[in-house]
Amino acid sequence: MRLKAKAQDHVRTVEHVDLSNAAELYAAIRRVIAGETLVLTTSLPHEIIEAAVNVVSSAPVTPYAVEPAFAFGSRPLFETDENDPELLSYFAEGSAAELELTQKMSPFPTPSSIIEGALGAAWPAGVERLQLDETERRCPWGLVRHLSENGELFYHADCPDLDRADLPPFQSSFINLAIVCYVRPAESGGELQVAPHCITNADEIDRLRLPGHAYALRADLLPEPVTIRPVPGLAALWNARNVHRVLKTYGSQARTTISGFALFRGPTCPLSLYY
Ligand SMILES: O=C(O)CCC(=O)C(=O)O
Repeated sequence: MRLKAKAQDHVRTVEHVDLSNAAELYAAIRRVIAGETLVLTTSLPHEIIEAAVNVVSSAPVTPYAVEPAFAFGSRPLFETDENDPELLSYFAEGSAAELELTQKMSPFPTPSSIIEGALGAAWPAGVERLQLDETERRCPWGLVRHLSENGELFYHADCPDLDRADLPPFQSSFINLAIVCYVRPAESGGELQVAPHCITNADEIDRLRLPGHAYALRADLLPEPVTIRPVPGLAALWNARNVHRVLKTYGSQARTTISGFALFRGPTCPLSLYY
């Protein structure tokens, strides 16, 4: 069953999908990939989120190693040397953190593993963990992130393939889907906002960039966004090229999420998960 939570117009919609309905999830993801500014939301079982809340506060927090997703240090993620110490610690810390979260949540599955399973069931070619190089290493999935009081993320887009002429063009076969599961909201604030504006090239990032800021884009040049209020167990999925931000959080309770990305490389390829 699909519940239309909010539908303002064709390019600015939020739709709720049932994670266990593979056909519905597939159809909805295809619409995001086709270029609709559509934020999908879904709900995870309460008992999973209750179990997660108890462990995430003590869960290891890996550095957001590939944030923004299109840059790793000063180099693009896909071009780092396979023995780069930062890349090695990204894999080591990320894998250890994922294992620890899995063990601490046992016998419950982690929120990220539930989403991974649902994507795998919905997507015809299944899912895989993104492989960054020729080694056997696979990316971790399910980044625990705490935004503490007054924390916020300015408008940005996560586009790993900007300016890469060797990759297929936008909207044909390389879309980065952002996926965030809300485990514990802040006392107030901390809303996700996704604007109906898609970044398609690096010049646009330069045009919109907030002067002097590493990643932030100017809100005053962007169209009105949709707003998603985090509640425990809610998960959101959208095209990470659509500019998005997290509004400031208030209160002493940190806003905690488990998140990651899924790369669409073509309809017959698995969705590649990473963070
Ligand atoms: O936590 C959220 O709601 C969004 C996170 C985000 O913007 C990102 O990871 O790029």
